[in-house]
Amino acid sequence: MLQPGGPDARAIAMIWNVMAWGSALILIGMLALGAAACRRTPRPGERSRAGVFLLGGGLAFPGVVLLALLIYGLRTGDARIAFPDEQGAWRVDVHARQWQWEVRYPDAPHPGWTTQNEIIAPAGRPLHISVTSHDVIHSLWIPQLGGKIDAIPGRINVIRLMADEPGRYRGVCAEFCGVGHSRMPILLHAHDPATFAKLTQEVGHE
Ligand SMILES: [Cu+2]
Repeated sequence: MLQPGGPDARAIAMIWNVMAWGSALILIGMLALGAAACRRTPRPGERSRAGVFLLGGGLAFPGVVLLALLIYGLRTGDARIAFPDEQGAWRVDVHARQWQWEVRYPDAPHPGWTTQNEIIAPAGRPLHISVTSHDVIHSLWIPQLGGKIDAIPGRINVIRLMADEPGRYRGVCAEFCGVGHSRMPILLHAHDPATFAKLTQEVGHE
């Protein structure tokens, strides 16, 4: 998750970084204020500034921070929505069942091409992944490439992912789906354009 390999995962990692480091800064500030308050001895007749701290620190500051985070989070979430008609996307149909993943490729020259527990993909091209299930609810999660998407019987959920570089990206089923749940890994194998073209052609001639 924290070593993103594509745009979707980068957006998620960025949110994580902003929230983790931002809250760390706020925590340090609060601890410093608390320490200063403990060490300080009020002078006789000094006016209390509790109102400033209550209104400023208790309402205005968290209000501004939470609103900014909300807007930032919503904008990033919108950017992650998939667009099915986008040109150049490689379509992948993922069928989950207890306890394996079956992957089909509607854009492949040979439409019957299927792989088990492995997604063959081109690197640097958007992947339009449609996910469904044939029994219980599963969830497809390839942490280095993006967020999770549920595989629900009778429904098709879509996620748009992309691997920037060729490589092997490990994924799991992220929704408890029975006794075989922990043995339900999936691998996304991203190939450079030349290897990918060769691979899909070879499959087409089988
Ligand atoms: Cu599962």
